Amino acid sequence: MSKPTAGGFTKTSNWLDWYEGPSKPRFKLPPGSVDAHCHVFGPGDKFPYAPERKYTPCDASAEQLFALRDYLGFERNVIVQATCHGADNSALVDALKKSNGKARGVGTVKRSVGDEELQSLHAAGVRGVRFNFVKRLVDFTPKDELMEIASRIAPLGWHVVIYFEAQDLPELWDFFTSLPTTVVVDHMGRPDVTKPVDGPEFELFMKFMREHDNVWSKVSCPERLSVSGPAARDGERNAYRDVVPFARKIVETFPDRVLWGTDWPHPNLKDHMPDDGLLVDFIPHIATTAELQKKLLVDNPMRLYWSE
Ligand code: 0GY
Repeated sequence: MSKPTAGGFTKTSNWLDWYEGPSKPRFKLPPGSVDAHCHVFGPGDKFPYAPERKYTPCDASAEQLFALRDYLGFERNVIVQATCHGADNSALVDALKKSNGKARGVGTVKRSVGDEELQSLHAAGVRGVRFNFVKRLVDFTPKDELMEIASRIAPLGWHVVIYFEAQDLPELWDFFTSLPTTVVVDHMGRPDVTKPVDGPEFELFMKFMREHDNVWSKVSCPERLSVSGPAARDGERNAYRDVVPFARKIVETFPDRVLWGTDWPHPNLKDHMPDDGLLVDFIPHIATTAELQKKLLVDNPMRLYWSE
């Protein structure tokens, strides 16, 4: 059944709603695991979608996110401000407050943000800001404005999350490498997984991480990057297998600088909505030992988001 968008909003046409009734993962998450990339949407009657948004989703509330967290076996969430809420972080802050300390946040702020607002976001649990370079999601923000924001949030101990597509990394390189904070890349910089894992495009991303030890990567979103898709093979729950070599290479090369998240409620997917249980079962294919799994799911996110 189609999910609602409250508050008189109309969903973007052909919007895919998040998946009701995901399967139980076979992979048992280590105790204290963190879903380090997920969102809340609205509900639109309480937290209206931003006028400048590029899509209107179905609602996806904090309560629904926390129910998924418990069902899959996570203990905590890092909730990332979605572009459909622009720079109004109220839905995010509300979710953080409802989480009883079990969620931290990544917000979106403008150059005009006041010190008091930054302090109140920090008190609510925000620990980073997101700079988005994906053109279908946001209008361009000048780099000097972003750099000014980065220098404002750095003293708070926050980091910058960047979202971009692989072909744009060369042009963005100088800006990214001059950021004064820890830098967390969403979804491995969106590699084209039909290209070789040791080819020049992905090698540039590896170099970005290798030469800059302040750069971390979320090894998330196989469902967005995969061409082979969700079909299980050989009776195994090994969906999205074309993404495995890319994510595994990052996890094995930089085990202390990787994070993982479901990306629930999966904005803007076009061909299928993933079963979140199947996504959790992707993890042991990319982090193949208990030690790597604990770093990815517990130690790294705890160090970045809950150290104070
Ligand atoms: C993601 C990916 C997407 C959307 C957003 O904030 C957003 O709207 O992040 C996307 O459309 O690729 O990480 O959720």
